[in-house]
Amino acid sequence: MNMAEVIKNEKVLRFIDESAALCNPDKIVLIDGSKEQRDALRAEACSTGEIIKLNEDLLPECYLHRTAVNDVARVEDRTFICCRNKDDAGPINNWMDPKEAYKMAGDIFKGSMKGRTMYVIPYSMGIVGSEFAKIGIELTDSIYVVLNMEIMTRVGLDVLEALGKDGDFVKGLHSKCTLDESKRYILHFPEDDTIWSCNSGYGGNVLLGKKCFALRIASYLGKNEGWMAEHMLILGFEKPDGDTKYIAAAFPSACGKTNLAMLIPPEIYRKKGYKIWTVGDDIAWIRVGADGRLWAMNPENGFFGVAPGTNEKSNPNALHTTQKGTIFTNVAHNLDNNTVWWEGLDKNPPKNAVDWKGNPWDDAAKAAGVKGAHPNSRFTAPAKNCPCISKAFDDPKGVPLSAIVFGGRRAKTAPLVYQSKGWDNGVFVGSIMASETTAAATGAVGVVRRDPMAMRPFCGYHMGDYFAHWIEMGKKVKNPPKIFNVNWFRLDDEGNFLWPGFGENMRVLEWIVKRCEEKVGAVETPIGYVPDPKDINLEDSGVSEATLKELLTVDKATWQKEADGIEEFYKQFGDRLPKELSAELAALKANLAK
Ligand code: GTP
Ligand code: SPV
Ligand code: MN
Repeated sequence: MNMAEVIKNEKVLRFIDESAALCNPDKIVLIDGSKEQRDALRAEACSTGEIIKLNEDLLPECYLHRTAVNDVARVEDRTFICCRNKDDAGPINNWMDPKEAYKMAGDIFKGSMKGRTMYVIPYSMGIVGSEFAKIGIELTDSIYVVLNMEIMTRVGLDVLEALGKDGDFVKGLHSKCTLDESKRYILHFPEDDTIWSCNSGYGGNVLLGKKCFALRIASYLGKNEGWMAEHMLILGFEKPDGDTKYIAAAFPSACGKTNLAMLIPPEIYRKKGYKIWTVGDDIAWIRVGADGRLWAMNPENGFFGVAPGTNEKSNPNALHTTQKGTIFTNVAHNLDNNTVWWEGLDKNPPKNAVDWKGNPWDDAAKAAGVKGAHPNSRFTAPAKNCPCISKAFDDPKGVPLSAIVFGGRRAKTAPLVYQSKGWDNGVFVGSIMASETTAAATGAVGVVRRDPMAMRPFCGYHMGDYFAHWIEMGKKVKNPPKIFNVNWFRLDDEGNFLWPGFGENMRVLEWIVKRCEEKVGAVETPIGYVPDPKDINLEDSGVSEATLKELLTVDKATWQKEADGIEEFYKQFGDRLPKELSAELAALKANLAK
């Protein structure tokens, strides 16, 4: 295929030429989104061992991939925002001068695709050609990346059509290079709409449409253009009368977004006709609608979900979603029937198996505590496979939000649920989020850190300016969503979860929706409104009223310490911290002192 005949956009051609001159691939192949090309790439990747074809009867069109052992999660310490002015990256992001970054990474990319093919992936975040969609071109030397991007985004020649002769796009360049950890960089140039990623082959580091574009670059675009890019699931809560309320929720990585988005209500709710519909499980692009509400759409086309813990009980919808056309990364390979397994799938680990590192996973290995799957092993599955996919998934308008929910993993401190006292107070609640770290990023697991709006690793600019943007957005909407905070992870003194979670979270969603409809009262506390215990339906939940009361307690002494921690956290933003948030902190302190 003659590239210049198909690609009419000079800027795309120039981007390909310049990148090819740098990386020096043997071949350049345009990804057209066709089944023929996909099948050929799958076959090629199977022949080299890059992916393994799984049992066609049990898992049709599914594949297994193992990354390098040193390359299993996002690398936050090697992720940089490269804007001209260091201050604009803020105190939380790593920063590099753009000139230096291009030079440093240019040396790494130099000749990196020699002997390899450079694939050109035209993709759309959002429905191709729709008003709120945005286009990216990713250049990569990895077939695994191509196959994943074909699931996670909308890929094909129609994207080039929609881009037109001089449309703008986000330029993404990725090379596995040699997978050298010491030369692994995930670089963002928000002022140039550019992303460079080298020496990784893992998920969020290399599927450049996802965190790099749809969150880091898009959050920067959103600040300048008056919209928001958030690390949020979107779900529809359908009531027995058919009316559906939409909720977006921001939880940090591996803290329950996919699970909540695909929730199956407990029997008592199903009998009455309640349903949950999935619009998105990871990213929401949010804008102001003509009706004065906030509207959210999911720019992705698939799910890159955490495998461990996903099972027939915790998340049957996710499990079902992964039964065809799915790529599994870093899970165990069951050799008895050529399928996959991970911790928490069931209680029967396969006898004859290979672990995520590619080693035999035998009785001795199991006895020694070797895991079959990596804790951050993932499935890449098409959204259309999901049994509870919302009919709004394909609606370019997205959905109007009734509620925004923040939440994290907190063993103590945060109650099961509370409601903020309005927009600015809600922004405060999001800004003070804290959560235990997970295996989704390299580094220690289980350490509590501040993760404002679950965007700490994903905000493409100064976090103080990001808070200010949230405050501004509230001024633009006549009917803003109500803002809540949840915590499914509160522990008792023995270290057990107090709340059963998963499907049972429906009981909390019901309270949230009723609050949005002003159908239920609440109890005021120093941090916001908590439910009157009688207003959380515990029927068949196995949770006692005493436990619920414990889950809803707001301990003043704990929160006074928390307030000191918030003050400390806020200091680093200096005069870029919106005055509304300092006022909210002062109000919290005053409430606690009462
Ligand atoms: P990313 O894809 O990394 O952004 O994460 P996510 O927020 O979509 O995470 P996911 O839903 O996959 O959550 C994964 C982890 O959270 C697993 O360890 C689950 O077992 C756990 N989890 C999810 N929901 C609940 C819950 O309601 N209660 C408890 N205790 N654990 C939960
Ligand atoms: C996350 O870490 O929040 C993810 C997975 O959703 S990744 O795409 O690897 O970032
Ligand atoms: Mn995520």
